[in-house]
Amino acid sequence: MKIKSVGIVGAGNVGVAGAYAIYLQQLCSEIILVDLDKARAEGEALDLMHGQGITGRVKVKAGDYADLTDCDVIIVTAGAAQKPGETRLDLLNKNAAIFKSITAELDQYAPNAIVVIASNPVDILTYIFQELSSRPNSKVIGTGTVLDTSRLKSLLSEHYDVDPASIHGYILGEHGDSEFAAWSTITIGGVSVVGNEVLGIAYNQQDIDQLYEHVKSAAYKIIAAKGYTNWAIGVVLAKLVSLLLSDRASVQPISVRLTGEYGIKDVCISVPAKIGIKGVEQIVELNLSKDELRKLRISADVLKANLAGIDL
Ligand code: 6V0
Repeated sequence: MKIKSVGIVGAGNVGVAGAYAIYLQQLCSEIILVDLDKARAEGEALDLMHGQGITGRVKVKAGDYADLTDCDVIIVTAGAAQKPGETRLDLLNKNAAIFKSITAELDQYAPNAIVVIASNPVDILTYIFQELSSRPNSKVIGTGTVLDTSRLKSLLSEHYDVDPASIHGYILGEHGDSEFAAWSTITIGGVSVVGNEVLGIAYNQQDIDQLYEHVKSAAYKIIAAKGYTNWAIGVVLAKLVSLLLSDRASVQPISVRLTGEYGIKDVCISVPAKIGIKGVEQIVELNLSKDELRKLRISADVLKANLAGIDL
């Protein structure tokens, strides 16, 4: 039987946090780290390997693109990181150039793998990867607003003192400044958060607005404090890998190419989609409120305007 293998291109803060979460959860038999800085990738791989006596057997090694041939899933985190005060879209031109070479290498050595893009601006880089790659768009996924949605669930969980697993709903749109909480979808124990008392806590619009503002400013705040974000995106990457390897048909708010859904096409943006071993299997069309639909379309326009300036 073929062993499950995950490649990670970019063994920086995010790549290593992803590797660590995948390793701890034993989601595959082998993790291969590829980085321009091979010495760093080798150091990180060795460091992780030495925990096997505790965690169990998961090989971790540094390699070249040619070593990714047998990977089922490849995560791409390579690129310049967001600097304090820099927006995700500022990163665009730096990372678009890096992506041209990465796409060519992955198409040559691992044309059948599912590719999960984490580098920012994630929606635009997912689109660029799809444009340049010969693999079907369904096999190129951006992490999108899975992280933002997890941040929202974490804060709602604190506010309502409830397990985040009992909270459902999504942040949608760009993973960035034009994203929005689709409150019509957000429920706790089946009760809609907006307008209702939930678990004995009265609805207060101001509290909810403030909570969402914390989600929106989370990345900026963390970057100002420690220079980068990595642990939460690391567990997001492990979650997506587990879903793509185990075919649980889970619905997640990932960045996918729309082809007319929500009246939007030719852009990658976060909406809920069903994913499995074939990649994206189905896009869910939510019954959004008029205002939410308007926000989704505005977000798509923001991304399209940024895409228009790129020379592929
Ligand atoms: P980092 O620590 O600088 O790591 C990036 C790594 O990429 C470095 O080790 C580089 O050597 C390597 N690299 C650069 N070019 C190449 C190349 N052509 N081939 C192979 N390796 C290369 O950055 P960090 O890990 O902090 O961030 C990585 C990316 O993730 C950035 O674009 C962030 O903005 C993005 N994030 C995305 C998130 C999301 O929700 N999608 C969340 C956090 C960060």
